[in-house]
Amino acid sequence: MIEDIEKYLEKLSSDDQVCLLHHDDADGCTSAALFSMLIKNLTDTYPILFPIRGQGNVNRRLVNQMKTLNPDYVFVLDVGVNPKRLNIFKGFVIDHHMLEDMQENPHVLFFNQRKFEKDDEKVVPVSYLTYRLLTDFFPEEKVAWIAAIGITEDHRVELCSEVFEKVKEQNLDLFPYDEINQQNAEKSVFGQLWDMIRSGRMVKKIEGARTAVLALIEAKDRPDKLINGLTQHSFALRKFYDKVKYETEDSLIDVRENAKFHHKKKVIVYEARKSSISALTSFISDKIRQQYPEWIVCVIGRERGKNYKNISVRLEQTERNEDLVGILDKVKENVPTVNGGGHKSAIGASVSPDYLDEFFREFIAAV
Ligand SMILES: [Mn+2]
Repeated sequence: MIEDIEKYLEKLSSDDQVCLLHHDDADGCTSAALFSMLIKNLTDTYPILFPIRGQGNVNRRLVNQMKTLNPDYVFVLDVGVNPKRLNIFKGFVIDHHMLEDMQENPHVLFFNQRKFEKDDEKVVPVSYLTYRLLTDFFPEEKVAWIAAIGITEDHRVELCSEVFEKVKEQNLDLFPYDEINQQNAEKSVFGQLWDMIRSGRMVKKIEGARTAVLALIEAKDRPDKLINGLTQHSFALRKFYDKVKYETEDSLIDVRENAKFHHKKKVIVYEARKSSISALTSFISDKIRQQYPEWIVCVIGRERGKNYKNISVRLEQTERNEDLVGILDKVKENVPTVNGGGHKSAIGASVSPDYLDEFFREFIAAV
């Protein structure tokens, strides 16, 4: 697959204009930064960035906006956009999420490892793929640290350990552990960098995600400058991060006082407080998991209207061996209006408020 993508990219020539759509999470933002460097090296110009929350954002307005730019290529990273929607352009989509029914066409190709890899745990993040593309073309780029952020977010540290080996070679102080595993990555500065990159979208949505990508590009040879906010965009990002950190610390105090601790099954249920920060629910659930690694953590969100409640569930894989997807499937069988899915150790669910109590009764029973 990587060879096919590279063959495609060899067609690019200097002065080609590129629009780059990418997911606004940390895997998507790090992918966009690495791919931007590749496009800059190949065409002499950086692509125009369009961070998006999901494929639903690729609507007529966005397509028209790109049309007026008249790009030579449109590329999509880390979002399963149907190529049909972009077929007035030339380009490709690289994704790693569960496959939906995609209509590939001669204008827009669709790359996803899941077409041939059925084992979820062997599917690599897009940040790993874009890292491979960039360093295959330009081995002199010392950017393993950027890929390592997306890989940490995606829980694929062991699978992509070669990237962390490179980090040790290139910036030893960033990863001071002998053993390369998910837990050490989160404990290292990559846990902090992950939070910094995702704080962009949490505080300033699309603009914040773009700020994160630009900060990564600016600091590509100096990760210390990004961490300390010493470049134009990382200065802004650092402020978003401080805001998120402040709210998180408040919430963690609130957890101790107001969360329900179900001691027998070791399940924490916490109703998040109101916040101006978006996607705080999933962020807080990650933080509670880190503080209570032996517990299964459920956070009920406040950010979406009254029609349904969002619930983020997390567990620490090294401490608990339950499969959250299996547990959620059981809950779905017994409680109406439940939706959602995810990974073994992280799921998002939604349920109508009328069934919230029943949801947790069934959930705890299934644990
Ligand atoms: Mn991703």
